[in-house]
Amino acid sequence: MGRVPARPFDLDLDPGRTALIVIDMQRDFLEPGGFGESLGNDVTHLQAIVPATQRLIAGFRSAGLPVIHTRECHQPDLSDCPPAKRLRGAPGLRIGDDGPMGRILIAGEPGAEIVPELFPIEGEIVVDKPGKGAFHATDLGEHLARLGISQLVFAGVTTEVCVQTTMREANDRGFECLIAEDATASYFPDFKKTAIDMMTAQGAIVGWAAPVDAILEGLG
Ligand code: TIU
Repeated sequence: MGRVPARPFDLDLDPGRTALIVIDMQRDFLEPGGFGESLGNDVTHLQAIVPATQRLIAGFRSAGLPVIHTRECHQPDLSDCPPAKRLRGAPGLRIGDDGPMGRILIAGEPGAEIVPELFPIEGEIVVDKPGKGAFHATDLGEHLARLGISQLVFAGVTTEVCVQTTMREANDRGFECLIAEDATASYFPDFKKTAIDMMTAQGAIVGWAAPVDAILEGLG
């Protein structure tokens, strides 16, 4: 058991029951020409967390702990993309449209891939998810049950959309959730801060927050 100095109070992590979930670090969110930019966002905020996320992944790998990656993407026939999601707003490109990295947010297209710096290694679980939350319409829960996991460390993008949604899903399923605050980002820095404040308020109502180095020291 390792103690992590966290907000709003220290969290004891049991390495034998802990996994890292890296949410949606895909080219479509981090690189120009993808889904994120088509929504009008500045993608540089997301690129900035790649080195810290690399460090966190490397720490879990060298400790022999599970690293699980997620990708927000849809089937080529869009059968798992509700029209209410595809037709929302007035983006430059909609899900399924042709873009510079292939069809936007479609499984198997270059844009839906995880950025090369954070690419999964042999044996790591990759969960493709049609929603913002990683438990909805996926087998993530079954993977975690099989691995005997009850504590989750979160990294990835975006803090207030897919990371927060997944942390809330996990919290309701009984997992203790810790977000790595320098390995998560939003297109809106204020939203990142507020999302983490909201989740850690009221005695860690959704979960805890700590920097990557504190998490790795706690696990070490
Ligand atoms: N992965 C994820 O957060 N998907 C989004 O669509 N996020 C936005 O902030 N748009």
